[in-house]
Amino acid sequence: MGDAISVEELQLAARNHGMPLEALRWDVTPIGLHYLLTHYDIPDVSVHSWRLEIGGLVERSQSLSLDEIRTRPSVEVAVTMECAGNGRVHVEPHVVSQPWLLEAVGTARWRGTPVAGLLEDVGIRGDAVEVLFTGLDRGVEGGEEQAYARSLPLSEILAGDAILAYAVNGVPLPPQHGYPLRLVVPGWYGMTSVKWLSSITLLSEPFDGYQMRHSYRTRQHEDELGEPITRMAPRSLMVPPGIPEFMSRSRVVPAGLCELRGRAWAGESEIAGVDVSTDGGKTWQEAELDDDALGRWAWRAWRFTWDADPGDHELCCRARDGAGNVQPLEAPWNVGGYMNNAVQRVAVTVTE
Ligand SMILES: Nc1nc2c(c(=O)[nH]1)N[C@H]1C(S)=C(S)[C@@H](COP(=O)(O)O)O[C@H]1N2
Ligand SMILES: [Mo]
Repeated sequence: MGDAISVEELQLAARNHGMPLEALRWDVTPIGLHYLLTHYDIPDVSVHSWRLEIGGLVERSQSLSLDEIRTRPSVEVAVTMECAGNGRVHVEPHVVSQPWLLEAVGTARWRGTPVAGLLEDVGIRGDAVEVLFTGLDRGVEGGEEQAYARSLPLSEILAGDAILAYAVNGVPLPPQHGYPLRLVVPGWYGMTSVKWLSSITLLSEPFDGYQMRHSYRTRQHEDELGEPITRMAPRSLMVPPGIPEFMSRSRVVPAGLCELRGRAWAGESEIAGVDVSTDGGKTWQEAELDDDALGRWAWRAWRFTWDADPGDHELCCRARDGAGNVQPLEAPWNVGGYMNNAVQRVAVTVTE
């Protein structure tokens, strides 16, 4: 792990909490345990005056109330969402930003109306290629005052399963998760799913706002453009077995059979398998995958029975997806500390 974190990083960490890894035991994360990432402040929204403005290259601009959006066709989809900065604390050299360990993930049942259908209803002009989603929250980042805003190619929206969500796990969105309406883009890293949505604008070229042009790109040097971050690389996490030691959070497990359980997800292609190592990544054995009861866009549960011998052990798990991507043993480095999907390592002491 990197150097000590600063007070500035602690300020971010105290606002933006992760999902305790024992919460991997739930198929759907209880909403208060879902991770949280907010760049600026949670905005103060009155649902009476709130409107979603749909404009730009559309046939009929719209200004919709929440009730109007709620009367549209709706779907509920279980989505595993992960921050692109998950794993950042484990990259070397240290990157200063929200100091995630491995817990910037959660799975929720989001209910809302498909974005593609809404855009088709308002009429997409022939010269539209990009869809910009703008939030109500404002801040200064990289010296630029801005509203949080991200875009996606129109083709992604039309072919994909993105929704405008007004409910999560059966209740209206809580303030911190984007009340009254947010975008949810299954399979993509969390930065794509704009909260507190205020407008959708169709554009004739890709949007180059701060969160597209500067943030959320993998760069080896501050002054290069780098590659945009899109879909989630495969990752598997296990429920830490046994009980924790208070300060180190290393685990204490009694000798004998120990069932390891975890979850794995990937945004580009489905999970193909999960392997477990009980010797720090030297040797691997295949875990058993549960069925995909939650659907394509949510994590897959897995299990593995470990015959634990007394002594110190390092447990690891790694996911593979159908496109041949496998989690690396070493953390990849880039300027933002993004997309570090190196295998999880859990120190365990097995007692007699
Ligand atoms: N408007 C707005 N949307 C946002 C953000 C934000 O700061 N403002 N953070 C993004 C990032 S980086 C992530 S990882 C996810 C987190 O969603 P959650 O807080 O509901 O878990 O929201 C995304 N959408
Ligand atoms: Mo994020």
